[in-house]
Amino acid sequence: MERRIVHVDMDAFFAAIEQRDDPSLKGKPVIIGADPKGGRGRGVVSTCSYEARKFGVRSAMPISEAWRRCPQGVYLAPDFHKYEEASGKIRGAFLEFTPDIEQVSIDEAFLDITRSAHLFGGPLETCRRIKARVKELTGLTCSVGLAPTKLAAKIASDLKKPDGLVVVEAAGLRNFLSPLDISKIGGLGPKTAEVLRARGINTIGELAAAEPDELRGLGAHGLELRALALGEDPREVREDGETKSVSNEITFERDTADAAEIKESLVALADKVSSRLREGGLKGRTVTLKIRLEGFETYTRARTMGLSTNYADVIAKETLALYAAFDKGRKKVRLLGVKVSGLMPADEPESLFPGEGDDRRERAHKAIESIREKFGRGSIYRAGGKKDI
Ligand code: TTP
Ligand code: MG
Repeated sequence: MERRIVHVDMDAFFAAIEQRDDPSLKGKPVIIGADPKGGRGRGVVSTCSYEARKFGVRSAMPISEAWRRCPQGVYLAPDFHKYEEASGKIRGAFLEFTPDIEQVSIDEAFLDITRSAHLFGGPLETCRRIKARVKELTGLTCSVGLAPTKLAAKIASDLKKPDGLVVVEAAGLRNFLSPLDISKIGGLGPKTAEVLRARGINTIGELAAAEPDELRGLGAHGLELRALALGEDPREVREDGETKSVSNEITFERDTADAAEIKESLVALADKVSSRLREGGLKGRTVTLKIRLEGFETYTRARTMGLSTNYADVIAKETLALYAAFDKGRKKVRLLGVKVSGLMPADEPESLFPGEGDDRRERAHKAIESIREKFGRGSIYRAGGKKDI
């Protein structure tokens, strides 16, 4: 049976939520991210409304550059609590159409509707209804791609943003992919793209037609990419929990080499990630440290633990160990981030024997959480992490 895979991606997600909740922001360039501080701010843009994109503002751009391009914009700090709530509602909408959902990020998911589409009037009608239901439950628009593979569905959802719906039939799959730039293939990084372009391969069609010899140096990866270009993408929609990772990062006011400030920030970041995991009823096995040095050079270092955790002290210990093993030379640090991935429900047992001290940890975390609930997050800090993040 022809597979029917849907990719849904919310439009300007954080910004659209802010515009929904404050109608005076509708039609305006809204930029969500770090405080711009009149152009001297040092963080980055999370996202921005389509009105702001006309000024060239983009996700991940330094906020100072956004300010230069669009000083008249409305700049807002992100409110993750609100965004996570909307994300939950969207998932609720999807569940009305299929249980086969793979949440890729807070605002993006794959749905396999192969077996359920007939219940809703066929694949195209199902997509229309998904869009309508998302709108009804959240007041937000999304863009949808319907295709026989994940790769094509993802590309399709991006083509007619915002509020788009693009359908790719199996018979038209090769023709759909062929003219597109190779960078549209998720997982094909800038380095691989550079190698391919140097060999005159710029479109997915050219990649599909490449001789294996032209893909040398790319190893098995090269042949996999060529298979994708040929429309061969057997990847399934894998139901794997609602969130893939939880992360937080900070950009320092000034680049810093101050060991105490760095340590304090890492502990505070670990604490924040721990809180968000626990709020979401999650724990995870892999801790990733992100370090951006002066000049924007960015590195990540990760470690996977034997057992999952959501405890702040455990995440902090792993993070500090990763930082200690990182050689930043004489450079100063611009940004630090902590991420926990490899998530599972917090109450899922992994071992018959709880980790040493886990009872005590659980009690300590609960005590801190109840104090924070009553008196606010800043009312209590973890030792070594006295910092507001
Ligand atoms: P995206 O889906 O990449 O962006 P978007 O939904 O804002 O806009 P589009 O219409 O192009 O899909 O990301 C979803 C949310 O994730 C986004 O609203 C904010 C957040 N985000 C960041 O915080 N930092 C980033 O660098 C990116 C790309 C996204
Ligand atoms: Mg989006």
